[in-house]
Amino acid sequence: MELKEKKVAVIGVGKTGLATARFLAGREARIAVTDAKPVSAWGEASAALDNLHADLTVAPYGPEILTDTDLVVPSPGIYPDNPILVEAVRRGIPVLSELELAWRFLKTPLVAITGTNGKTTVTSLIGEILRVAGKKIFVGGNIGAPLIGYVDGPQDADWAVVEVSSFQLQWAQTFHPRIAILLNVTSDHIDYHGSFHAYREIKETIFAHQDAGDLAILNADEETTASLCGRLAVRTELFSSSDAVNHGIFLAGETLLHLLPGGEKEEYPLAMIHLPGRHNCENVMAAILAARACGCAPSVITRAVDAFRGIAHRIEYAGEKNGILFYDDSKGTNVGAVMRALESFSQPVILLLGGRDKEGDFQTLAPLIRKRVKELLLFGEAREKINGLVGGVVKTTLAPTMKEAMEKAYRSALPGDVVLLSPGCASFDEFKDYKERGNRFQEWVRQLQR
Ligand code: UMA
Repeated sequence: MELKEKKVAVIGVGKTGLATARFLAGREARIAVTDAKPVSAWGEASAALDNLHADLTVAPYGPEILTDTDLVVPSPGIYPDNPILVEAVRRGIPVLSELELAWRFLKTPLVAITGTNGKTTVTSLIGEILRVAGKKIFVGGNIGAPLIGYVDGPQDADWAVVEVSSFQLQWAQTFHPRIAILLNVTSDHIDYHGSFHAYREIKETIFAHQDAGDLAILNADEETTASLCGRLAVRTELFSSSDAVNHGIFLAGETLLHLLPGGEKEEYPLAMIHLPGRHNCENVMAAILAARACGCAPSVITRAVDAFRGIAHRIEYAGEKNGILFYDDSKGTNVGAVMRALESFSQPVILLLGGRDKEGDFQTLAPLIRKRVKELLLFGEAREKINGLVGGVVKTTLAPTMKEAMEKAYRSALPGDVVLLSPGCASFDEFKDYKERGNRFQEWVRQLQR
């Protein structure tokens, strides 16, 4: 793909837009950048763009940017119905996600992980296993560092391990990972994709260009993902925490049993997993399949899993006060994640739910709330809406902010209870992002401890 002197419109000047502009500058493209925020609010992005010393202009935020344009690269957070993108499609101007653009220049074999929940854990764990195996790796994508940044460098890793979101797959026409994982698909980002059906279809495109030499890893316990097995033109391996599978790995008592294509068996002790919940057992199984396909030995995998303590803000232990345990699952921004978090505890849970709604189907939580939750604390913008859907299933209390919700939770908790922040919503009504929300929660827990 030749980019020299092509005019490329970069929409959004966050992490993705900046990394894309940097890459394009190195290829001597003519760059036009724009953002919904006024330039005065671009902060460090303005200086970073100036420092590129590229043929770069700042364009108005609207279809005017498309004049003369050869290619549009939207940031993941730009909705597909954004007027600039709608107009680009109407005019037949190619629109590529940063992931697709990076893929077209990538020289390193790629492991790509998607799914509604668990993808950050699985991406980190695969990275960890490969690192322990002595391989040079790039770990990035939706987890933090855009793939285009790696492609812009010497590309000297043995493997690129990339977390892929549905937003990044939205404009990815030829994306082709050597190993692709679909962990699960439950309701999320309906506001962006328009329907659950559209969201699921986009997730499944991760396999669309794989061929005979590749590997697809699928969740046998989820009907929609497992049903892909017979439909893909690629070797598939399954993971299951409930039943035996013919090709892949499953939970058998205190062991994870991997049946290899040749009929051989490999066993991993369940005790090597230190992350809570059945879903984490599934995450580990998916990572094992990928790591084996990357050539890591079972002994190395066991060692790396044993040393892995999970990722921040994902059912992370946040502290204890008067026998009450606090867990930070700020990264649980959809209903499926809340379910997984609730299923991880046998103690009575006081659940903090709320933030900015993404049209989550909270009513599906009702049976689990009845079973596991002692009290619901609803906060933030979405509190009234969630209250209308599941309020009253158990004792329910509303609070305008997360801090107030947390204080109320602490006041009504008894020794042995778990106070769980698993908000099932985006954080942007009160916080910069889920990390800030989780950090604040942990800070308040520490203040209680004094
Ligand atoms: N912007 C517009 N118009 C819009 C929306 C945003 O101009 O309609 C501008 C904003 O003003 C801002 C910029 O675009 O200046 C931000 O772009 P972005 O929201 O795409 O964010 P990036 O900083 O590029 O970060 C993105 C991912 N963000 C999203 O998908 C929303 C990050 O995932 C990812 O880590 C990063 O690329 C590197 O790949 C975050 C995320 O929330 C963690 N992901 C979602 C999730 O996990 O659920 C998918």
